Formats: sequence, structure tokens, C-alpha cells
Amino acid sequence: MTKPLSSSGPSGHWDIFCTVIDNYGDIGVTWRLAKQLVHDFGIDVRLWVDDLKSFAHILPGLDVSLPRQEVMGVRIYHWRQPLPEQWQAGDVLIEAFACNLPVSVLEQLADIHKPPRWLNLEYLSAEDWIESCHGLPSLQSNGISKHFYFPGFTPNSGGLLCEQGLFQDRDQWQRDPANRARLLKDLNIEGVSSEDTLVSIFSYESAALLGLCQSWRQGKSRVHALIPMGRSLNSIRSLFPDDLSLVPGDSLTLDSLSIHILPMTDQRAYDRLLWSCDFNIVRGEDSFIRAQWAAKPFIWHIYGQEDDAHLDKLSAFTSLYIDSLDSDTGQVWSKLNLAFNQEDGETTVQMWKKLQQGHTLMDKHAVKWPMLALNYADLATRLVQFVKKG
Ligand code: TRH
Repeated sequence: MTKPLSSSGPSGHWDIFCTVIDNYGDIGVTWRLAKQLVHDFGIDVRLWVDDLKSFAHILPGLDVSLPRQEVMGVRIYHWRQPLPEQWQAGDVLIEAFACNLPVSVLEQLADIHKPPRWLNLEYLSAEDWIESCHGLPSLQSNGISKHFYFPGFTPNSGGLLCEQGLFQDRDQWQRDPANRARLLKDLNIEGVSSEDTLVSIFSYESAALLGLCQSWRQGKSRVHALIPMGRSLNSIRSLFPDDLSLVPGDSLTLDSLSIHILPMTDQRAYDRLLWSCDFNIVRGEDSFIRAQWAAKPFIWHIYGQEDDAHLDKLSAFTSLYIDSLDSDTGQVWSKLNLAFNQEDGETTVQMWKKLQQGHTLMDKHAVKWPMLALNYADLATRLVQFVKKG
């Protein structure tokens, strides 16, 4: 899968620059976009990333020692100073999440007769204001205009990342229960019956998660919590015996709750986990979208911002999501999300129980939602059109 690269390819390519601020979302989004541009549009993509070790968590085949390599058709460069190879202008230059492009690239840009289309890929938000900023140009000090590209849920925004054929792959997977059974077997998870509830958990730390686990433990039916290694475990450490080291493959049963610790996998395998669970707890930006594409109910643990700005973002999304849902169910689901984000364990548990009572409506809505959210065209399709329009 991984091929070392020795020289640069033809021009006409797209560059994507990404700095990993923390966790996996910055690289998760750019890696997904790069793969789709290659596979669905046949574009030659060069992805420049400053932190290959973080990248390797979601791409286990990556060789972190290589300055350049090719994986799944994407040329991956380790972005260090000096760059592993001199940057050459292509058709499009994307800086992800306002990362600072290398000075050498900025200087080169100023000297190019026909510079590439320069875009800043922004963070996703369901807030109204993004529509008025999407696509706006901004003249930079090197004399070149950069355009702001805002992903979003509406026709006038930049859209949402979604590969062609994804929903068909998901439907095919979900139609055949043998797929879920095989996934569980591969993860060494045994004893799951059809009445049990499977919940995947990929959140940040939250006291509400401990509350939920304690409630599941005391519940009447069995809940299996499937937890990829990471920050969620910090919140429920107290449930485990001190001498348990918490490594992938560890399982623990506490009354009605079974906890299974999973390795992190590549993005495709993570999708399959989301498709196989009854409910998913996700976070950040990319897993948040993947949970929606899984057509299953979910809790979004949003990335925290100063002055609680993230709560406005959460509320903009929850309002949109429940707009076409039965109003009582929608209110319960919104309160569940808010309580989880505010670390309010008691309300989280109350709302979880209420939601279970009306879960058929919630389940149906989760199936209907992806087509509503996509609004006919995914982000990469809209991005290619945006670039063509010039
Ligand atoms: O990891 P995140 O919290 O990332 C981010 C960053 O913190 C970023 O700075 C912040 O701005 C942004 O959130 C909002 O959450 P996210 O976005 O869900 O990214 C996780 C990625 O990891 C996503 O691409 C899915 C992937 N993943 C796998 O590929 N395999 C796995 O096993 C798991 C659990 C996740």
C-alpha cells in the first residue's frame, strides 16, 4: 500500500497543507479529502503533513520515517523545514484550517505568473453566518487572493465530505448481519446477543460518560461499550481495577455493562464500526460526520472552544438536525447532547432513558438524515466546481 517517492510528478496537481493541532481531526479531514480527490476525480494530490506520528494512528500502514511516500494514490510529504522537496505550483493550493504555509511557498507564490487557486479550508459549522463568508476572497500580503471555503449543511455552503458510493457500501454492510458478526469476531468480542445494545465511544473526557456507564451497568438489558483507545477511557478509569493496563483487546464485564477496548484503526474500518453499532458517541469534526453517514443515532461531543463558543455551534447543529424530527424526540435528543457536553451526568442519563423509549422515531430519522444533510452535492464535488468557476 505504501510506496516511497523519489521525485516529483507532473504539474497540474493539487496541494493540501495540514498542521496537526491536536488529536486526529485536522489530518482526518485532509486525508479523507485527499483520498476522495484522487479516487473520485482522478486529481493528482500532494498532502503535506507536519506530524506523521499522529497520522499513523488513523493510517497504520504509514511509514513515519519516510519524507515522502505514496499511499492510496495520494503523495504524502512530511512537512518539515526545509521541505523534503521544493514545492512546485499546481492548479490548487489548499491550506487546511488556516495553517501557516511555509515562507518559501508564500514567496514562490508571489513570483508565479498564474498562481494556483489558493483556498483556506475552514472548520465545519451549521451556523448561519458561514454562508455569507463562504467563497469570499481576501487579498494577502504577497499580492495574491486567498478564498475562504466553508463546509456546511446548506446548498450555499461548501458541503460535507462524503465519498461517492458510500451510502451504498453502508447499506450493503448493514443489510447482512454476518458483517457485524464478523467485525465483532475480528475484535475478539464474544457473547453479543441480538437484544444487546452496542455503543461505540470516541469522545473527549466527560463526567457524563461515567454517569452513562454507571447507568448502563445497573440497567436491565446488556450494553456493550466499544471504545477505541484514547481520551474516553480517562473518564471511566475508575470503573477498572487498578492493575488493568487498558490495552486494546481488554474486556471487562460489570453487571449489565461490558466494556471492550479497541485499537484505533484506519478510517474505513472505523466507518464499519459506526455502521455496526446501535448508537455512536463521536466528537470533533470528522467522526461527527461519519456518525451521521452511519445512519444511526449519536451523541456529538463537540471540540471545546473559549467562552463556550462551541455551545452555539452545537445548538446550531442540533436545531437543524431535529427540524424534521418529531418535536418531543427532538427535544430529548438535543438535551442529551447538551447535557453530555456540559458534563451533566444526571440529565444525560435521564435523556438517554427517555430516548430509548422513543428510539424507533430516532432510528428512522437517523436513516433519513444523510440525504437531507448532503443537499445533493458533497464537499469535494462542490470544491471542484468552485475551482472550475475560477
Ligand atoms: O480527533 P478529533 O478530536 O480531532 C479534532 C482536532 O482536535 C482538531 O484540532 C479540532 O479542531 C477538530 O477535532 C474539531 O476528532 P475528529 O474530527 O472526529 O477526528 C478523528 C479522526 O480519527 C476521524 O478522521 C476518524 C478517525 N478515526 C480513525 O480513522 N480510526 C479510529 O479508530 C478512530 C477512533 C478514529
